[in-house]
Amino acid sequence: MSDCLFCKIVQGTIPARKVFEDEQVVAFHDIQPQAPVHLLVIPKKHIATMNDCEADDAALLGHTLLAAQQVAREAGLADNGYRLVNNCGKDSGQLVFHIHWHILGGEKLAGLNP
Ligand code: D5M
Repeated sequence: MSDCLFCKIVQGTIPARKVFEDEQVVAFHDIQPQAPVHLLVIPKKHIATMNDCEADDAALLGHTLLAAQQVAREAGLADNGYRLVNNCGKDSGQLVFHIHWHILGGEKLAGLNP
């Protein structure tokens, strides 16, 4: 999509600190880190949100999550763990409407439950 920020990162027209790339997926540092390690993993295909995924995307989504596992391992997060977050839609706070997973780690993260 021509006006999508993350499509532009995929195309290389906007710079990003990429840590992983293959034919289907790119991973890069988040520009506003919320943890000592904060990476984003995205499929190159433009899908706006989780709500827009279709059955045909199953293999791509699985591949993206396995890429996230590899990226997290290579970032040194495998032993202590990490959080993998997908925001979907306005109530979640999704800002960039190209599906992505945040990899957050490098410290003990606050629990999701009070
Ligand atoms: O999160 C979208 C995330 O994308 C947010 O943490 C900032 C990050 N972001 C925005 N622009 C850039 C660029 N240019 N490079 C790297 N990271 C970026 P969301 O889940 O949509 O709220």
